Amino acid sequence: MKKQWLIIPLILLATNINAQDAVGGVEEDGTATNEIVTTEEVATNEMGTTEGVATNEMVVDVATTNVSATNMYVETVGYTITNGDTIYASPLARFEVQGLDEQSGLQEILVSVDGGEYATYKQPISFTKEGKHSLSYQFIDKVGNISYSETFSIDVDATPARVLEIVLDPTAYHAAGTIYVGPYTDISFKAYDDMTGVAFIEYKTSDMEEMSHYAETTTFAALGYTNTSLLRLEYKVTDMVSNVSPVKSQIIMVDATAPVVNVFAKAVEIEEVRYISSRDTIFVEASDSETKIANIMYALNDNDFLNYDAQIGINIRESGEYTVRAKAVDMVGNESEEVSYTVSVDMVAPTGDVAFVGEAKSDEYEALTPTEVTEEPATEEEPATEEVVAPVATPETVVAPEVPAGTEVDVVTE
Ligand SMILES: [Ca+2]
Ligand SMILES: [Ca+2]
Repeated sequence: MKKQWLIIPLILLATNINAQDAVGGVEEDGTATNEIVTTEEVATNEMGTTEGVATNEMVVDVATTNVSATNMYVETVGYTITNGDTIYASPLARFEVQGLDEQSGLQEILVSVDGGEYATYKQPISFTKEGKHSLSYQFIDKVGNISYSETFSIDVDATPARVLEIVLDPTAYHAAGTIYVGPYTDISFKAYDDMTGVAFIEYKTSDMEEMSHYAETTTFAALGYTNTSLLRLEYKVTDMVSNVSPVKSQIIMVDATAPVVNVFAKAVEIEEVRYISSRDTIFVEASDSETKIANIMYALNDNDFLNYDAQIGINIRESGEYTVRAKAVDMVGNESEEVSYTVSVDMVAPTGDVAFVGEAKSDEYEALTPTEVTEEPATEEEPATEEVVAPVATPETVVAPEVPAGTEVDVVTE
């Protein structure tokens, strides 16, 4: 007597049916070594035990079990994947056992779950607890022949990806629970799944209606945020057997506004020329309405920009006309326009003369009081500073009156 047993768990049947369809799905660049096969229609259940069971099983042949977010390739996933001889399944996967007897006919299928007692198979079997499971089965025909038992193993992945993070480059500026980014900050995601790997990440901003597959690094500007705006970014990750993480969300402020810069000094303006002395400091102030100032820079005339130190300011020790150029960068990298400020450094002290007042009738004369009209000699040293750009003139040249007050001087006649 010759008996043929056809033992075909449906999940394996699906692999064979669709193996050819999968070939075209391989990426040309070779990074996607894995293939996905979807089964639109479940093979007919000859046992007639399916009662509207929506079995939509997919088989993915994975080379490695862990797929990082950087080489994702899958757009949809099912409830199982195979990796070599191992079948990974989500708790939603259902396993059907089919048998065929060509002579007397199949009487019964016996199944044993996780090494338990054999019992009559009635309906597809699923495994809810994470970890290794086994499913053994035997067939009995109508005249009492019993097949050898077969067993296959299933690893159940019931856990969504363990890691899911937004990666912002440059690193965001955090303040008061909000994170601030620039419009050209790079957005990417990091995810990791322990057992079956990450299939795909989806995200949406508050202005997007639906979640979109994350495919590659993008920017807020690319998502339409070129102006300063507040948004919520939502994202989730799906593993290779359809376990979906909870949706995470983050409020993000896109700061697209550059700082405002102002240059000033205690100057005297005469006929549209600003004059300062060599002892006057030029200051730069900058403010940012969204974040903070990260850096202020200044340049004298055509020189290169230097970092501005608010404690020191800008001190020019040589006479002449100077143009200070200044700009500032905020915490998310927005750079202001350049602001220019032109000054004339006046280092020449006034001079004075003495002249008679009234007629020269006596030997008496009045001296114009030179102490009031001449520049005071510097009484204290200028603070030593590294910010001095112009070379320091040899000890400050103050033209002090040669004639102390009260001293007799020669009469000048003109
Ligand atoms: Ca998982
Ligand atoms: Ca700003």
